[in-house]
Amino acid sequence: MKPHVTLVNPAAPVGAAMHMPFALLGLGYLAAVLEKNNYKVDVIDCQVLKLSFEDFKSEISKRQPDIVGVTSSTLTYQTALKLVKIAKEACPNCITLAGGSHVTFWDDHALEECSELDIVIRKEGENTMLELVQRIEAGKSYFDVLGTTCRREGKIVRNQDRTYIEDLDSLPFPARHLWPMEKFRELEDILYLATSRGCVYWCEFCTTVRMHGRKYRMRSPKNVVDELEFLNKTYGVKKFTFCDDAFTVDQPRTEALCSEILQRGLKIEWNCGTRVDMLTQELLTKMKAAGCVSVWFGVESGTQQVLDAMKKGITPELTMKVLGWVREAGLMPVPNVILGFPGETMQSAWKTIKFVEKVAPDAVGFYNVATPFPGTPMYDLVKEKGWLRITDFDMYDTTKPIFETPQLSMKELGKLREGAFHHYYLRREYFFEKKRRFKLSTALVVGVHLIANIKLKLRRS
Ligand code: B12
Ligand code: SF4
Repeated sequence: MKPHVTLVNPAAPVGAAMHMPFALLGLGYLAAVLEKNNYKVDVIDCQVLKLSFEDFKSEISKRQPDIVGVTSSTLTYQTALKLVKIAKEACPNCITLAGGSHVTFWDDHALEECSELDIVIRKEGENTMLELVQRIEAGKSYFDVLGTTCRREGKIVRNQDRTYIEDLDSLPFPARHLWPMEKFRELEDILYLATSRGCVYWCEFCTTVRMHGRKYRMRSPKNVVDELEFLNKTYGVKKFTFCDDAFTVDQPRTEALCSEILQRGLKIEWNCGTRVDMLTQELLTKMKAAGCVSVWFGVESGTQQVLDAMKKGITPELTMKVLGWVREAGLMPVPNVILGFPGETMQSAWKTIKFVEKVAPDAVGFYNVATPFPGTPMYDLVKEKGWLRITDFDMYDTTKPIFETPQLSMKELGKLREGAFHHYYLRREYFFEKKRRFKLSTALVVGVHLIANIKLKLRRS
């Protein structure tokens, strides 16, 4: 009989800073590939359904799947393990799998920490999962499937990596129909899609490139716009986010994608993220014409010293120039910043905060604190130097300090991040900006930040 597979997205830990939930593309692709091969698949998304552990237990008991696959980031890892235990309790004969950006680099630990977990699928999951399910269906041994880590005769065995999927167009669109899409739309009327995998850079803090490879694999413009059109027709949605890490690595492809949107007359709005060294003014103009409204960038730091330590491969001067082009093109630049990377000092962090306000005066920066995710050189460095202070992964939401260096304590870093937000709202330029001045809402925002900033300064003294 064909096995029944249930895929699970754990909820984020209580109190963690989180983005709005949406139908996860990773699980969506896995489900679509299994469905294409005629397997029965369903999804339990504990995040959007706000399921407690008890709720999950009753949900999984009702379904009685043969295989349960749980995804997780570092933030949701511990919750994921609890769900694996519950699934095994509720369906003792099921085979449990875990995949995603945390267990890929924590595979042996995950199997040691959770005896109810049978197999870890590392890196890109579609072909590995399919082969595993096919072997289970055929009653064959599945302990040597490429891309997995499992237990064999009491030992943890890491099988070799699987090669990446070269032709991304061969993948079906993510199986969003397995999610309660109306629930997401109540929260925000926007859909997410990914047009590429991997990256050509190798930044010290980044998990993605180590997950999806140091090579840029892309879908064709036709295939991407087919998905946009499908989503527009099926869900009536007009706003989209491309969650590629670097949307414009291949500029001719981005241009062709914009031409395809224009040619088909799709009236949509979208945003994307990329690197400052991968854009031209011409491309930005084309992107604007095709419906782009904002572009987020990994600005990361305003100092060359920290950018070099990160191996980011950009300069503050280039960031300044390109974000200027973005604004000239009528698009909104959204800066992502990492405060507290090893080597950061109070001075360099404040230089960054002021730099960000200069290059993107209309957008409050996404101030993340440097978070050492397993699998990255930053994690290895922080461990090796003995700087790691927080090992509870429930805290790894990129807003909470996790380690300290001789140059910057965790307390200082926490206050820096808080101070960065106050600084943004307490600027003259914010208060007196044409569309904001003399408005009660502006006065309220400024008032709240003023009080919070005074409190912060009192705590500091
Ligand atoms: C979109 C996105 C989000 C979305 C959705 C999150 C999600 N879990 O998909 C939102 C905005 C909610 C989000 C939030 C966060 N994110 Co985010 N996000 C991304 C981003 C840009 C794309 C994810 C994606 O769709 N990829 C495309 C799909 C196809 O790949 P995939 O998700 O890796 O899935 C494949 C494999 O991992 C595997 N797989 C995954 N799950 C499973 C499960 C099973 C059973 C199996 C067999 C296989 C398998 O197979 C999938 C198909 O090939 C990635 C970077 C990236 N490019 O991956 C960061 C990334 C996943 N996010 C990251 C971070 C840090 C966060 C936050 C902590 C930040 C925050 N505070 O908001 C939170 C944590 C969210 C959470 N609940 O886990 C880090 C994770 C690092 C880590 N070790 O945890 C990443 C890798 C970015 C980075 N540069 O390092 N994020
Ligand atoms: S450019 Fe972005 S996706 Fe590429 S390695 Fe650096 S942080 Fe990761």
